[in-house]
This record gives sequence, C-alpha cells and structure tokens, in this order.
Amino acid sequence: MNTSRCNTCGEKAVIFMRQHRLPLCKTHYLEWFIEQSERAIKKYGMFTHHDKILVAVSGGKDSLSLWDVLWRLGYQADGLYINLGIDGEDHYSLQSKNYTVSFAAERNLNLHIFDVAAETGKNIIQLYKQSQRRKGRPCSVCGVVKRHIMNETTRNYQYNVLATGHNLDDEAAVLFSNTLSWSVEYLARQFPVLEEEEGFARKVKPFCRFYERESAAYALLRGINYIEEECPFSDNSTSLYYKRLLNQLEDAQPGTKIRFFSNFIEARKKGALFQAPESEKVVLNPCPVCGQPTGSSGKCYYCRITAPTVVENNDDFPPDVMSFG
Ligand code: Q46
Ligand code: ZN
Ligand code: ZN
Repeated sequence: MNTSRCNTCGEKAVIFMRQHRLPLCKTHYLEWFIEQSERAIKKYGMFTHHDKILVAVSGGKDSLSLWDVLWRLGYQADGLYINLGIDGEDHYSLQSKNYTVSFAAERNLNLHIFDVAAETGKNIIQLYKQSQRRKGRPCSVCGVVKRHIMNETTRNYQYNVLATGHNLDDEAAVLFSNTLSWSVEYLARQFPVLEEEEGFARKVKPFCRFYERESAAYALLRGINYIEEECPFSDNSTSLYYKRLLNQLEDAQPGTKIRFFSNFIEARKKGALFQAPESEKVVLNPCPVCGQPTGSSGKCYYCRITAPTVVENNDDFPPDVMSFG
C-alpha cells in the first residue's frame, strides 16, 4: 500500500491513519472528518437538526473543531466559554478566550461567556485555595465548577443537549483510569451519550472516536486558530501519564486505543457490563441554593466552594475521574 498517496484521489497524502490504513489528501481528509462526525452523531442518536445544542468551548483544537463541524453540518450550535481566570505567564485564560471570541465572530455564531471571578468573586485558583484542597492541582475544584456552569447554562437557556470536544485519547485515558481502579460506578456512566436525568442536562461527545492527532489535523488543515498551550495545571497530571502509556501501546499495535474504547462501548450497549448495583447508586437531592442535583444532603459542592466561607467537609468531594471535566 502506498501510504503517501490519497486513498481516494491519488494526490499527495497529508495524513496517514495507521489504525484505518488510510492515507488522505487535505480535501479528502476534511471531508472524511466531517462524514465521520456525522456518522457518530447518528450512530449514537446524539441530536438532530431540530435540537438546540450548546458546545462547551475552551479555545483548544478539539472544542473549536467540534463547533466548526457542527456549524458546517448546519446544526443549531451555540458556544459556552468559561473564563477560569488562569492567567500565569502565558495568560492562558485570556488567550483562550480571545481565540474563542474570534472564532465565533468570524462565523457569526452565538457565544455565552461565563466569567468565574465576576460571578463568584474569585477565580479558580482562589476558589481552590479556599476549598481546603490546597495540596496538588486545582483540577478537582475546576472540574466541579465547570460541570456546574455547563449544566446550569444548558438548562437555563433551554438547550436540548450539551456537546463537549472529548476525543478518543481523553476517553481511553478515563477508561484506563477507571478500569485500573475498577470504579464500577464511573464505568457504568462512560458512554458517548449521557441521557438527561434528575436535573442533569443531556451530554454528548461527538468526537469520542477521533484520535487527538486527527482533531489537531482537522483544526490545522481547516485553518482554525486555537490555543496550542495546554492549561498550566495539566502538566504531570495522571491523565497525561495514562495518555502517554496508551500512546506507547498504540505505537506498538496500531488501533489499540480505538479497540479498547469501542469494544467497551459495544459491550456497554449490550447492557452486560458494569451495572452499578442499586445499593451503590447515589441518591440525589436538589441543592437548597442553586437547585442543581447533589449527592450531599445539604448544599452542593459548587455552592459550598463559591460561598465566601471555607468549606468544612470534603467527604463527598467528586473525584477527578468523571468523564465530563
Ligand atoms: S482547565 Fe481546570 Fe483542566 Fe486546568 S485547572 Fe485542571 S481541570 S488542567 S481540563
Ligand atoms: Zn484525495
Ligand atoms: Zn448548589
């Protein structure tokens, strides 16, 4: 097989996807990427052209590519950018916001901007310091805050569904982590679609079958300007470590990641795998402050960490391993 020539037209290939044994030129890669996105949306019944979709956008390649693809496919997709206020040397939040705002303006798309510091009085680092979880990185607090805001915005503005740009590398790393610890409750919830339930909006991940390099190639070839730097706190994270391990396996055996994830999803679809026992299911109550569902008997964790006083109890702190972070 000539891997340097496009499989469709014979022109010079710009990408070779080893797991599919598929070389493609720029034109046919962009077409292939959009077709595959549409296929995943239909395969899992994610949404239709009648639905109002909210895309969580971070300014990175995955979420902006997702928004671009949905826009090109004619879906009604608005964006939500959450300004976390992470402004170290690289001005990460400022830069990522600028990329997102320019992207939306160029395409005349609607963008909601939620500014954490303006809304709660503190940026994500300050909320983290106040939360008593001062060791390590602010990611667990950040995950709670982002999930809360995404859910609230989806519901308050009556979007039918929240779409996130998680790719196969993200999903495989989460699956790997949850499998290593046999976190049955989280394994039972990992799927490309999470249906609406008890105050939680419907969530979908249309890019869950794309390798990270595929969404990066799409953004690059499409000419999307995105923030290339990762959040400064993502360095040395466990998820990055698992991604590196999975990449080593993938190098040795192309297709490992897609098989690992797809075979799990197929088994989940048959309903045979990882049903969390009824006795272990978390009972959810509405938070007395914001009304969102919480496993706690009082205020939800978001309301406690965004309150001006220090959090007293971290017993029900959600772990990092949840799919939507
Ligand atoms: S934004 Fe937030 Fe991530 Fe940065 S602080 Fe951690 S969780 S790494 S996706
Ligand atoms: Zn071609
Ligand atoms: Zn609350």
